[in-house]
Amino acid sequence: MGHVLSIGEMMVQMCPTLEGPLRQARAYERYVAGSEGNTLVSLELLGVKTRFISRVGDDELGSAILSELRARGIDVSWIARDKDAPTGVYFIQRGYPLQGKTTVLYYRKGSAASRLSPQDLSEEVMDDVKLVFMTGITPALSPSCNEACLKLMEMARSHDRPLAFDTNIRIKLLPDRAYGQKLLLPFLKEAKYIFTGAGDLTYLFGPGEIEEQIVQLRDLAPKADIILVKLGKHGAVVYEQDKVFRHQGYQVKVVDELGAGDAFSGAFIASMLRGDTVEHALRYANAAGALTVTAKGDLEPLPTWNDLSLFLSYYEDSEAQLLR
Ligand code: KDG
Repeated sequence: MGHVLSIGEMMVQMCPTLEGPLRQARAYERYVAGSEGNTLVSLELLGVKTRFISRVGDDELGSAILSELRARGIDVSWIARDKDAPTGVYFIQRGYPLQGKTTVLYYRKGSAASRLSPQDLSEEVMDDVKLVFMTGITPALSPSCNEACLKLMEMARSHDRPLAFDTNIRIKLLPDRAYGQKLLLPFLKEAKYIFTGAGDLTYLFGPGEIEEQIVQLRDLAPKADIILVKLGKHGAVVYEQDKVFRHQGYQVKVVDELGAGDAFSGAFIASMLRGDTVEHALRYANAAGALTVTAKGDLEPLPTWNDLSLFLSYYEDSEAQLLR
């Protein structure tokens, strides 16, 4: 059936049991999370085989990440253990100072994954790969990570495999906007599917109407058949050549926003890979994003097809509408 292949950093996520300022947090729940890995877990739950290229420290936290990903079915044979660098960690702060908002504090500089380089990839990694998924996070981790991502992009091209790219801009990882824009350019040029968000479009092209930003994005991304803009609680919009599909968001109780975009991308890709229409893929993706904010952890609330069907049949007659 073929694998979806990705590259990136999984970290240990420390999530305080209570909302409020992190400086007061005493007790934490420990999760495993990271954008590309989250998307792969979402795909696995939706029946798509996946493979992950990464590095973790040769430490207890690295073991936690490996066993979590292995248990979820991901091919972890391309995850190296690094004796000289630790596994990355981040803390999250929920509901403070802005209610309903989550912020992150990274401890990932010099992490094992930030030492990924082209040497971590060889031709065999493309065996049985049908699609390559990358995000703007990994190239931003370090120059050697960027080189590894560029090499993977070249390999996807030479094997004639489509690239799905999520801009996923993390301002904390980028020295300035000009650097960020330059970093993403080669991936936008090559991608067949682009996932982005309103904030990322503004980062790339400055403030303005989404339609105008999409025109600018299309100029940079000649191969992009599908551009999907995630709008958080407002749903999403997909641009497929001259067609535009919109879907409103589902109103759910937000516990932890992190990982919603990754769930969204995973469900969209899984749906497209099984031959659904763009409209259906958008509907599933929206549902997956909504479900993921209803519980803590990035991986824990990711849905199966069955969860998505139940969720959609509940919402279908009430507020979900496909607007064309
Ligand atoms: O999408 C959720 C991720 O942002 C989170 O798990 C942490 O991967 C992460 C990152 O780089 O911010």
